[in-house]
Amino acid sequence: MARKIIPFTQKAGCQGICCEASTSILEQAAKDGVKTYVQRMENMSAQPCLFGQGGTCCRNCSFGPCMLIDGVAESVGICGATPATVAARNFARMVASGAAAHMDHGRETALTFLATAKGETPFEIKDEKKLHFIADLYKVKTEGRRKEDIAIELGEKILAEFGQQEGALVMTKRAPAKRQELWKKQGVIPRGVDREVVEIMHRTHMGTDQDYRNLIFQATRCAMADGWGASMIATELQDIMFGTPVPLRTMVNLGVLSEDHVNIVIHGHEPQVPEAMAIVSQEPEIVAAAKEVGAKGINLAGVCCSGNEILMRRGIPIAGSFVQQEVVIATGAVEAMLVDVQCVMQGLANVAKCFHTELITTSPRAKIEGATHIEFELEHALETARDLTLRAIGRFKQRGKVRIPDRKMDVVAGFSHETINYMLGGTFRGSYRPLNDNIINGRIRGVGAVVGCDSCRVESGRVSTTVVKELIANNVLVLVTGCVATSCGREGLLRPEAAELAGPGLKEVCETVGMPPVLHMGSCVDNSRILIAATEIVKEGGLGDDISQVPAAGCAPEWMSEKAIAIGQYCVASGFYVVFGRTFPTAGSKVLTDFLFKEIEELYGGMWAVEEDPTEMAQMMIRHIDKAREALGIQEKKERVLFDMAMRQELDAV
Ligand code: MSK
Repeated sequence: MARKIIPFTQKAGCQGICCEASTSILEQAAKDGVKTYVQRMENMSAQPCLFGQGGTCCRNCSFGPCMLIDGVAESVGICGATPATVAARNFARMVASGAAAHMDHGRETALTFLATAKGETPFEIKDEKKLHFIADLYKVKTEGRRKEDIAIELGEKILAEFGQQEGALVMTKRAPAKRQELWKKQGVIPRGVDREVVEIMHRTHMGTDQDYRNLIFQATRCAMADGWGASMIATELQDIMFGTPVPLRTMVNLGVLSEDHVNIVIHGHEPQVPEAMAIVSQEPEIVAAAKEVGAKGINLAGVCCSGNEILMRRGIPIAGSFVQQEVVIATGAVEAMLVDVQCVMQGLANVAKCFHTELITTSPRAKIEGATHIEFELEHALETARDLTLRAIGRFKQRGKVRIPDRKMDVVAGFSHETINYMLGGTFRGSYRPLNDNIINGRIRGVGAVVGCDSCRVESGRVSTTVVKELIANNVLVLVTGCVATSCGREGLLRPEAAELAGPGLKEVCETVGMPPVLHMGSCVDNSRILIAATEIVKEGGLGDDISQVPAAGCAPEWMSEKAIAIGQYCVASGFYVVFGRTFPTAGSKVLTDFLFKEIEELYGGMWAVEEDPTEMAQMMIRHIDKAREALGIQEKKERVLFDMAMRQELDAV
C-alpha cells in the first residue's frame, strides 16, 4: 500500500527526509511498493526504549535485562549495579565497537600498505614526502633508501602496534607537548590498538569494573587508540598510497547519476575497492564493453565514506549520504552497488530486488542475505574490479524506468591539513600563521568541527546544515567530514560562493584566499586530520599551548553510529568541547552524565554536551569559542593586515 511521504519542508514530523531530490524518489518508491527506511520507521511499533536510549538497561548477564530508573531508591540491577555503572558500561561498549570499526579499517590499510610496498597490489607509494614524515615519526631510516624499503619497514612497525601490549602508540607523540603530559598524568595513552578494545569488553563483563569513573577512564584510553591510533594510521597510510588530497571541484547529490552511462555506486568505508574501480573504469576495453550494451561508458559515484575517500582524492562525485543510500538505488539508474563495511543498511537488499540493481558485498567481514558476495582480494584487485564492472555492464539492458532527479551541486573538497597549510600560508611558505593571525585579530572567531552522520530520526541533513550556517554567519570557520560533508555539499555550502553566507570577517578571509567557509576534510577516519589541524594551530603559536585553549569546538548534530561516540570521546580527551544532537546515550544516569558533561573537563580540558535545537547547538559552540578567546585575551577585535597572494609572494621573494 502506498504510504504518505511527509515533505521535508513541513516542520512537524519530517523525520528522515533529507532533500527535495530524495523526497520525489521516496514518494514514487512508496507508490511502487518499494519499502525503504521511511516505511520501516512507520512500521516501528513503539518509540525507542527509554532505558535503552538513556543507557540504563543492562543485559550483560542472564539475570536481566535489568532496566534501572535513575534517582529511584533501590533501582539497581540484581547484582547491585547502579544506573551510573550500567550506563558507563554501555557507553564504554559503544566506544569499543566504534573504535573497533576504525581499528579494523586501520589494520586493513596497514596490510594493504605493506602489500603495496612489496609490489603485490596495483597501488603505489604516491606521496613520498608524507612517507618520509611518517617514517621519521616511527624512527625508520629514510636516507639513501628506496621508498619501497622504507614503506616495508614502516608498514611492519605500524602493523605491530595493533597487537602491541605495552608502551605508547607512536602517533600520540604528534600532539602538543602539554597535551601529551596531561595524557601521561591521566594514564590514557593507549598501549596498543586492539588491547584497549579487549580490555573494555573484559571490564564490562558481569562483575568486573563497577566504578563509572574507572570505566570511562578505559573508554577514554580506547577512544584514544582510535583517534590518535587507528584512524590516524588509516588516514596517513591512505594518503601515502592514494595521494594526499588537494582542493578539487566535483559534484554531490542524486543528479550525479547518469542516464546514458552504466552507474556503479560504491558504498561503505575502505578505499581499496573504490580505488581499484577508479583505475579500471576508464580502461578502453571496459569502456568498449559498456558501449556494446548501448551505454556511453562507466559512471562511478560514491555513498557515505567510500564516496568521501574517492571524492577527496579523485573528484569522483557522491550520489548520496547515509540516509540516501536506498534512495540512490530507487532512482532505477544503478546497475551495481558495491558495499564493504560500516553504515550499510540491510534494507538495501530488498530495495535492490525491486530494481535491476545487483547489490554486491566485497568484504569477508560483512555479508548481506540476498546480496551477491564477491570477495575483493588485494592480489587480484584489478581483475576483481574488472569482473565487478563487467557484471554491472551486463545489467544495463535490464534497466526499467529511470528517475534521476535534476539535482546536483558543485562542491570544492580535498582539504587535508596540509592543504590548509599551503592554502592559507602560500605554496612556498606553508604555515598556519595566517589562520592563527586571523583568529587572533578576530576576523575568524574560531574553528568549528561539524562531523558525523545524517540521521533518519531528525530532519535529515537539515539539522547539520543549520548548525553550519549559524556558525559561519558568526565568523566561525567550519571543518566537516563524513555524511555532514555531503549534507553541506547538497546545500551549496562547500563552494567559495557560500562565503556570502558568512559573517564579514570570515567572508573577507574566504574571498581573499578563494576558499569556501566550510572545508571538507574527508571521511570518518579523517577526523584525525582535525586533530592534526588543531595541533598545528597550537604549534604555530599565539593561541595557547594546548588544544583545549584554541577557540574551537566540535559537534555531531545527527550522530547515529557507535563510531560517533568513539570519535566524540577522543575529541573530549584531546581537549575539545563536543556537542551531540538529539539524544545522549548516558542520559538515563544523572551521575554519569554530570561526570561527562562537567567533571571530565577538569581531567581533559574538554567535555560533552547535548542539545536538540540546531541553532542552540551552534550558539553553545560559539559561547565556548568566546570563552576560549576571553581566556587568551583576544576577545577584543584587533586590526591586522590580511596578507593577500601578492603580498605573500612579495614576502616569499625576500
Ligand atoms: S559514513 S558513521 S553515517 S558519517 Fe562514515 Fe556517514 Fe556516520 Fe557512517
